[in-house]
Amino acid sequence: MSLFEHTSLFTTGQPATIHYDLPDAEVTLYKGFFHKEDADRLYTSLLKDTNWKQEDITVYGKTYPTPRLTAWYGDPQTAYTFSGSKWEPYPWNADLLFIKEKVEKAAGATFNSVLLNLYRNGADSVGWHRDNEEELGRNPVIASVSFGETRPFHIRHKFRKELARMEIPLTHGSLLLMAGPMQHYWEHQVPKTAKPISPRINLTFRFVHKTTS
Ligand SMILES: O=C(O)CCC(=O)C(=O)O
Repeated sequence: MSLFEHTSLFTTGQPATIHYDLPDAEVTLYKGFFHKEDADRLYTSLLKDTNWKQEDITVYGKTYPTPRLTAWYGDPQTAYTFSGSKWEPYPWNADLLFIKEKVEKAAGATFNSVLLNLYRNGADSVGWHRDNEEELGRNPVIASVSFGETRPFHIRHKFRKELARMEIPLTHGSLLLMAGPMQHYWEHQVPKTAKPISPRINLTFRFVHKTTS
């Protein structure tokens, strides 16, 4: 069964690994990082088995429902603060540990938690932000895995407005590694679209330094 178009070296003739040459950032995209069979299986089971919730987000003192569903998983006692909310993690499950092990090898880093986002349709999105929370430390390595509908990942330099904004298509089964000082200098977003599209799942693996007692 073919759920989503799957981009790899073998289907496009394009390089499967792209290193983006950007100031103040180390960004590498691995297309088809997961084989199509694994990507299809993980998409289906994560969609069904994740503890998805629509959390509230507070922006400039006003509270809104987040325009996507989220879930936070990780080692015991890793808690994550995002937009004024503190999330306690659910324990790892077999799918998440399978993905984590593969991305840790590629990243040469270890992760103790993962934020999952479910973009149900084109009205779901995430606005411009940096993953620069204090508990992620200086120059965090963030491994971003995508399953399902391809959505464009926009990045822009926060301080050097003369640099062009970039769009990276995050395809089914891809891995995007973000490292170096990127989270201090570059913002990212996944914009809304009016197109009728299928759901997309994104997982960002992180290492949270500060733990709760
Ligand atoms: O869905 C994505 O690709 C981005 C998710 C994101 O920005 C985040 O989790 O901080």
